[in-house]
Amino acid sequence: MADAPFTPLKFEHLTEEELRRRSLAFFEQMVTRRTVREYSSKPVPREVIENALRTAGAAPSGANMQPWHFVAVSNPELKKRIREAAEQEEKAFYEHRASDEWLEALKPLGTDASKPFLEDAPWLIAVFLKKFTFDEAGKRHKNYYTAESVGIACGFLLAALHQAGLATLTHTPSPMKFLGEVLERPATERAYMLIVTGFPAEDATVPVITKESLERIATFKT
Ligand code: IYR
Repeated sequence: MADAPFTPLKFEHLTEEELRRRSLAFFEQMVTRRTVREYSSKPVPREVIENALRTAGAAPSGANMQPWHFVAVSNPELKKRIREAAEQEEKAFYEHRASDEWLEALKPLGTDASKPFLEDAPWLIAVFLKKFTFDEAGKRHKNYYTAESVGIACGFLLAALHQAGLATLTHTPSPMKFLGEVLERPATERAYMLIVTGFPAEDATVPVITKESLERIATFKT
């Protein structure tokens, strides 16, 4: 017997036609998402970011430990410090850390060590992974499947920001240790990803890339 209380599931049963319509409508909206690297400084209301973060916090996680913490940064001084630190890491990455094979794979994206979006975009959301959680009594609990859980939460967050009408970019400067230092996070947390969001610059462009067809990414055994 489970010792946690249970409650009846609230579940809306839709018609097959509704399932088809909604699954297609969601796909059609999500497939328009592009990673944007040029941002306008037009502000985005904090409430929009808060709602997107609530969506991220609704993600499933190992043993419901919710092993994430989000730091939403609009403070220009902090954004500047994050940009400077990230560009320093990226310079090392592009100049000697990355393998030739990796640099070759990045060529179609046209990325380099310059990261003006870290200051131009109105919001940076730093995502931290919590190896441990502390309860009200200060007792330390181990978290499970942390990378999977935080990855799912980031997926929820990107989908929420996109459907709200914002552009996004997942930025993963490597190493990302400076984020915990600049944002004063505890040592039990590890910087996982930096999500940039806002409106695209007027003249923003994106690389011409395609997504694989369903036939290539999925196999059905029926
Ligand atoms: N972090 C670097 C390099 C980079 C790596 C991958 I994998 C990308 O998909 C894009 C960029 C940068 O942000 O430039």
